[in-house]
Amino acid sequence: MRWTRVYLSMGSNIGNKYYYLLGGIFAISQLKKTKVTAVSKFYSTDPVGYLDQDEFLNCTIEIKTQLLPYELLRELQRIELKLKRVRKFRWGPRTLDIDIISYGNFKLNNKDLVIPHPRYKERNFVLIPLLDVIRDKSYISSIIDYSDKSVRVQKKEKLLISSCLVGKKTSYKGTANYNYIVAELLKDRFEFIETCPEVEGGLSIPRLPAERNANKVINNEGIDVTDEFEAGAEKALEKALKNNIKLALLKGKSPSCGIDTIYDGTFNHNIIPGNGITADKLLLKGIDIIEVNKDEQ
Ligand code: PH2
Ligand code: MG
Ligand code: MG
Repeated sequence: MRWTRVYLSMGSNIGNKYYYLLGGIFAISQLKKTKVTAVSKFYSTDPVGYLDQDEFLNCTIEIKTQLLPYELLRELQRIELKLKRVRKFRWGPRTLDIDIISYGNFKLNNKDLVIPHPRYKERNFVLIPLLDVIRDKSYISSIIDYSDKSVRVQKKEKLLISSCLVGKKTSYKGTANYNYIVAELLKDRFEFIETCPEVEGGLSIPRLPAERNANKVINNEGIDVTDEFEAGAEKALEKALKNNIKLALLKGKSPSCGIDTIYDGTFNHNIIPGNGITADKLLLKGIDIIEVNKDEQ
């Protein structure tokens, strides 16, 4: 199967808009036979169509996929639903909208799917971000209305990031948990505030594996390291509040950083519902968290 280059437009205008757009991007990166290869800058845009609604946050991404157009459409709709898209009426407010702008050179004109997107050439909130990521810029730049002030590039938003994800060797094994989207595609789009709560709490690199067990954290030699985990979580929280952080990208399953699922405390690779110690503290302050994992080799 060949890989097809696809451009997607994403938009959100309810709640934590960065959470929905980045949550969508990481969910897309986890689809089978699909890779995210470029992410545009982020733009605040005046609503087009139905005007009495909040500003949108828009971006465009490039992916390479082996999914067929309808397979991709179905997966994108599933991701929209998972991220609680509320769609009351056409062109009205939504938490996350993901539209297929183009799919290679493929053309399709069906009732439920038109490729390329039928209105993208009239929409500067699609064209301007598209110019950040598209390979051949000449056609798109020739049709952009540069006098339009309704699409404004955002100043770089601060994100709290697990430092292992950007390649720092802070994991308990003394290795990194390098993630390409974080370390390469988002690095220039955001201001990263890095943290490794376990190291900041005074633990060494490397260190013994530890797992959360109710409100304690115990390492695999039975030593209670709750105090260090609590101290590290306080430091991470302090950093987040000082920087007015709204969104964190944190390493999944970690006893500090895990969100929604963690290991069960038996060191048998059992996953249970729950959050890490730092994640819990951030959530209590209303900071949203997206789980990010190491790239598979
Ligand atoms: N999406 C719409 C309708 N109007 N306006 C802006 N600025 N950004 C959007 O993403 C958008 C819109 C329908 O999907
Ligand atoms: Mg749309
Ligand atoms: Mg749509």
